[in-house]
Amino acid sequence: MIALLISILMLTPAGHSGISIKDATVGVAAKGMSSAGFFEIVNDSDMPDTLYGVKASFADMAQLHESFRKDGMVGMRPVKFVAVPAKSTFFFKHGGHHVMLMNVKEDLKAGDKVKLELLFKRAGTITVEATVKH
Ligand SMILES: [Cu+2]
Repeated sequence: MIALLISILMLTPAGHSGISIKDATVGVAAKGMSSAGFFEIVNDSDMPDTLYGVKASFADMAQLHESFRKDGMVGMRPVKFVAVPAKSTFFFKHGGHHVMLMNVKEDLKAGDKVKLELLFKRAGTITVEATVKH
């Protein structure tokens, strides 16, 4: 009975929020350069959630960014949050939303693994292991 209770308690945090992160990647970059992170946010729950921040210990600064086009120009800018509706998937992808990683502290080489912490209003902090890719 006690063992069952403990296993339920241990299982709760992962399955409860309904938020999972898939295919997390970070671009190759030399020390001191910037990089970008991409992933899919899958919300399997009946409630919306909001991604409002990101942390990356391997970079001086990490921000949520979006890309935009205006008058034939392509740019990017920080966003304060990203809403993820119930039962939906939100894509961070090239040419769209991304995690901007300024001034990486070490060389990021293809195949390396780095950790991103994603801060959600409901789900809390979700740490994902991202694979460095070209
Ligand atoms: Cu950016």
